[in-house]
Amino acid sequence: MTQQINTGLIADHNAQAAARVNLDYETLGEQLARRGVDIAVLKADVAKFAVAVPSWGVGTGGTRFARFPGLGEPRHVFDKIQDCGVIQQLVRCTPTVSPHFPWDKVSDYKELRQHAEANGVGFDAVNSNTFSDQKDQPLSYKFGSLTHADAGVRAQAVAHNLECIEIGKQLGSKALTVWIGDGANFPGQSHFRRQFERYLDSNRQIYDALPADWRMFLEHKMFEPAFYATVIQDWGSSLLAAQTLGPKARCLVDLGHHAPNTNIEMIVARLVHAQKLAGFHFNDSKYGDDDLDSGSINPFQLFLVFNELVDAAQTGAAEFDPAYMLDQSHNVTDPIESLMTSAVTVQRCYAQALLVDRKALTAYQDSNDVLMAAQTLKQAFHTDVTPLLQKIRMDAGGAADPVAAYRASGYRKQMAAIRPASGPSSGIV
Ligand code: RM4
Ligand code: MN
Ligand code: MN
Repeated sequence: MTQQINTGLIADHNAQAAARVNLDYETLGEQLARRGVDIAVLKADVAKFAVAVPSWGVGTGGTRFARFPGLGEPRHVFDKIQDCGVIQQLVRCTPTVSPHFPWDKVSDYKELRQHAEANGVGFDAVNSNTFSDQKDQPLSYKFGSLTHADAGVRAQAVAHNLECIEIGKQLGSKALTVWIGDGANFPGQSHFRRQFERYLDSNRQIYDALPADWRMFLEHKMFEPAFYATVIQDWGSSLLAAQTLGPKARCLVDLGHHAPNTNIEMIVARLVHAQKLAGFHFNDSKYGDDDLDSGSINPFQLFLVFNELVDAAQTGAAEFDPAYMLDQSHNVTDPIESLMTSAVTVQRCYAQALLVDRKALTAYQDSNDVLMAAQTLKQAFHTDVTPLLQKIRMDAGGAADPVAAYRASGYRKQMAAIRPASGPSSGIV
């Protein structure tokens, strides 16, 4: 296996941190023991947690006004996979990459799969793209794709999704994520009901082509690129579509795709109830689809989402097997640093949610002790599990402090020497 970061460097870095981490871990263990929690049991559970990295997240993003490229940006999917390998090497909780097509299209998928294996990562859900036109594409998605008024455009969009399934099979994926930009910018532009019927009709064709052990993740988004109405604008439309299509179709929750202040954790609870929760695109936002680093704005919300997830797992909710993925855009940070930090933040929220005293919480809820119910959640949220996460990483060969080890390695500088600068451009992801 190719280890991009020198393993000796990681070992030295960890050796320097070991005494401090061990002491902090012991102290945390004592604290948790007083609360009836066995830190070793917690550690084994958290060590199993994994979140996928988006292939499109390792390049520098931008806004619709400008994009300011970073140094040593990946030139193609092979470079992207290499960067994802670096992330996994240092954090050890990102063993898979979610690819996006046609952005990540290659001529030889066997080679791509081998390259990923060599870099210590596998593949998660494949994403289709019918929200932008590609070079040499016969028909345009300017006025929609899967829901376009023209049957020919719809057929082209369906065919692209079928191709994504075929590629996914070769990469070892088990799910197709469908997010479309279809919608309207003006009242009257499109017929709401007919458009939704066309969505179902197109997706039926994609659904029917899914292998038996595959899932279809339907991703909703309130706005953008359509600013008046989006076809799958919220979890209501998404659930309706998933229920109409069948058991393999589920609803994917991208945290940034809601209006500010939306109670996302409650949406999660409803989707768990309906046995339709596909999984997540984690990120954070202040206004709308800002695609900021997970937990950078509202870590409590992320914790509350995990509170629902842990509760669902512990109560044995049916059909509960969510896929965890990051979906972020890094405009002003090194994408590798942001993705490492974000993965650890998501892992942290999972660990904190495991610390909720659920017996006490249920008792407080049932006796209407509102203050103590709220405090029970806060006690878990306020617990600093940093030494636990450090220990898990170090045991697995990752770094005590992934960003510090990454910076010390000089990886970005090395890449800047190999990968040519892309120059300023407009356009986002
Ligand atoms: C969308 C959505 C999709 C992602 C694209 C790049 O807003 O979040 O999941 O594939 O962005
Ligand atoms: Mn997304
Ligand atoms: Mn998005």
